[in-house]
Amino acid sequence: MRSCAILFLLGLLVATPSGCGDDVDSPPDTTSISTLDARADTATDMTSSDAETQSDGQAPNDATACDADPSDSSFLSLWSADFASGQVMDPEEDDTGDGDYTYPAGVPAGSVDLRSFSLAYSATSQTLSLSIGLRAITDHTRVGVLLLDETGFKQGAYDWTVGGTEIRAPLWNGHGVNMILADPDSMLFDFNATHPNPTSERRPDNVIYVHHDPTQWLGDLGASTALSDLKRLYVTKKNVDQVPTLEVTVPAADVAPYLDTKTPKLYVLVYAYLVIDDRASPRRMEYGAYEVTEAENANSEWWADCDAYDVAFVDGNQAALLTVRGNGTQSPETDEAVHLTRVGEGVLEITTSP
Ligand SMILES: [Ca+2]
Ligand SMILES: [Ca+2]
Ligand SMILES: [Ca+2]
Repeated sequence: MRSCAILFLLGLLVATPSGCGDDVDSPPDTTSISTLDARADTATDMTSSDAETQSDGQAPNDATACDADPSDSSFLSLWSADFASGQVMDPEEDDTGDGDYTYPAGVPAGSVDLRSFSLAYSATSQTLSLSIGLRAITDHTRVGVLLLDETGFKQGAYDWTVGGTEIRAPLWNGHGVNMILADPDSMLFDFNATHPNPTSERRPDNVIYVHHDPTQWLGDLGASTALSDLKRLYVTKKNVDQVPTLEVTVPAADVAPYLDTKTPKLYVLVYAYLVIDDRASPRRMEYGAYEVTEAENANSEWWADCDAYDVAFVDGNQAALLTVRGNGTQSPETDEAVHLTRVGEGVLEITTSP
């Protein structure tokens, strides 16, 4: 069966017509075969929706993918050697945002309490394996993972992360990818991508976002804005040493077009936030994340308050890092926002070269 699958996929590769998205998405060598084969082995029947989102009023386009030169073979170069983060632990019960966040009613304890993280790249299988442990993984659990290349990290400028949490990261457009991970069996899987919330951008789960502004995710033919065109991440939920864990294996060929794999460092951000089903008050799910209000955050009440309850890779005082001292009179684009731009302050640095 396996050799038949490989022959079939070889046939597909030969028969694939040329085009921007194809060139971007399909490496030119045997990488494609192993990647596609792995994908075929792990694929499960996932649902997708057919609505479409436009976050900024611009016409849908594949400009990001097409503007890059797919004829440049270095464009699709993958990391050449194995690397790994090791197991990085996160404190238990620090899922309190700026120190006093509480969960909205009905959300089980620990739903966004990060416990562990690991990332490993295999040059043999050309895949990135991610594993994220939490105190609990429930319908409400969402984890954002941002991978940045060294250039993006060193630019120092900041950009929004996907997920409506008001976290600012180093500018990742063209230098990184952002993933939103969820239990695919969650009753709220894709909730905010499919429910008719006119006030909110829609954010599909278990997808690689390849561009932030305008929002684009990885579709079958490259960067896309159509919810009918989602290349799914096949996330699984497991218990690892009694810790509920989300695991996903990402083909390197899926992310390599969107970040530089030649720089010797990879930078990672991980943040956890909630989704709830509150169709009577859709504004509480703005931009794909539960909007923390005064009921859950007595310290202040401003939309710019961070909506991530827990972040990883904080060596110091997480509550201080996540505190926003805004008074609503200044733009959070300036200095009144949570910035995760420094190693040890919400950012993990991984060495990717031997
Ligand atoms: Ca934690
Ligand atoms: Ca907020
Ligand atoms: Ca933490």
